[in-house]
Amino acid sequence: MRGMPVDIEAVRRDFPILARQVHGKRLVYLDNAATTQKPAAVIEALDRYYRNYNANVHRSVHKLAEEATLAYESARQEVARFLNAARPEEVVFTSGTTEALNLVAYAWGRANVRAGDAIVYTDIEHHSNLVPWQLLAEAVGAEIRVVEVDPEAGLDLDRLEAVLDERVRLVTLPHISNVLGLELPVAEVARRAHQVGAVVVVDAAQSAPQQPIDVQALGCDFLALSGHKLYGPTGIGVLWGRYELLAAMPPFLGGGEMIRRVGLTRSTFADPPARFEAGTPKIAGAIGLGAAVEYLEGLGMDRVAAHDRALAAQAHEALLEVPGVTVYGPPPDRRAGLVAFSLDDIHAHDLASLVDTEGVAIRAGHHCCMPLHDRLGVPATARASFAVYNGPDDIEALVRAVHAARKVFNR
Ligand code: C6P
Repeated sequence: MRGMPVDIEAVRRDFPILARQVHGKRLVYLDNAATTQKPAAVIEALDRYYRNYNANVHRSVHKLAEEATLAYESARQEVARFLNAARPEEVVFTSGTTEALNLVAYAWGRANVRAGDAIVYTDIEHHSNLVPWQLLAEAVGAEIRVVEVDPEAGLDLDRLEAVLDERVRLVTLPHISNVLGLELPVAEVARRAHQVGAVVVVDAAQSAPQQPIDVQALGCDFLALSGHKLYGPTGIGVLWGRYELLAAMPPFLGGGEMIRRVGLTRSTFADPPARFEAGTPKIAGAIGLGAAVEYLEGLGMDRVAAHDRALAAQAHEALLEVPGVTVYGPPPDRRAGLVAFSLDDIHAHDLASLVDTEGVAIRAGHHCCMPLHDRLGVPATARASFAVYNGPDDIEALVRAVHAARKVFNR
């Protein structure tokens, strides 16, 4: 597989799961937007922690606790570097993108959004970047303003301008849509939102695994991501926030280690990030995420981006040649690393089940984006999403499997 930005054969050897078969066929894993597979470096980092230095962090003074704390805080530094954060204290470990977004909606939102204020988001959001804001708006009596995004052309900044005024306290958007494979112009949005004094929250669940993220260049205020989509473990994610904003926010969850001083009727709170990491944190998860980030940096995020995009473009073009296929989202040359599609009136779940019998794992459904599917006029789509271990042979397998599915349905 020459000519690809990433050495696919070498990378595949790093992922033990790729050695297994599914229904007697080579595993072709194209459900990476749901969760990625894990390199041995991540699995071994978890194994090392549990075998050699499993202990709670920031509490005890014994050797194991010291080693665990050091590894946990080193992971925070790795992630801060990965995102080009100004300082490691801007990285809060959460359970994932969903918790990170809820943290902002709850802690920042309830302290800063009042009745009559407005919250702006797009109509292509994942439910985890819709529901927390709806709950916030309902709790405080805020207005929700929705910016329509053209599935092919993208976000028209004039449409954004049309809803921005001094009542807008917050603008949030996905960096890359998990259905359309469309990238939104975060830096431009942030510039315009800041002109009216709004803070900008970025859902980077899909972009962080696919391209370099520089929070300072993006100019946003908060950014959320999930470790399990970034070749790391489940149960770990990140909320990055500008330090001044985090420092001014009340806590999200209350409990151990997020405090400065606890009295029987009142407490004061630790500085960020501890303020937002109540209770025993996700120690193994953070260490695993640190290893994942190191692995990706070894490959080079520019190369990862070029690789995923090249595959998605190839898949888009190849699927369009299958009679009856509709592909959703931007054209191949502007597409990030995933392709959602449908085949005639065949339900996406039936299509995905048939494709699975050929060893090809894709996702089907509304992908937690019901409003977007309403907009597309389909209840569900099938979606192939790409990662560093995928190659053109995987696209050939997908297209063969879709052709085979057509035959089953007599198309
Ligand atoms: N999308 C998908 O198959 P969590 O579940 O917290 O790790 O991530 C939530 C999330 C938020 N935003 C976007 C853009 C996402 O794509 C996701 C997760 C998965 O598309 C599971 S629904």
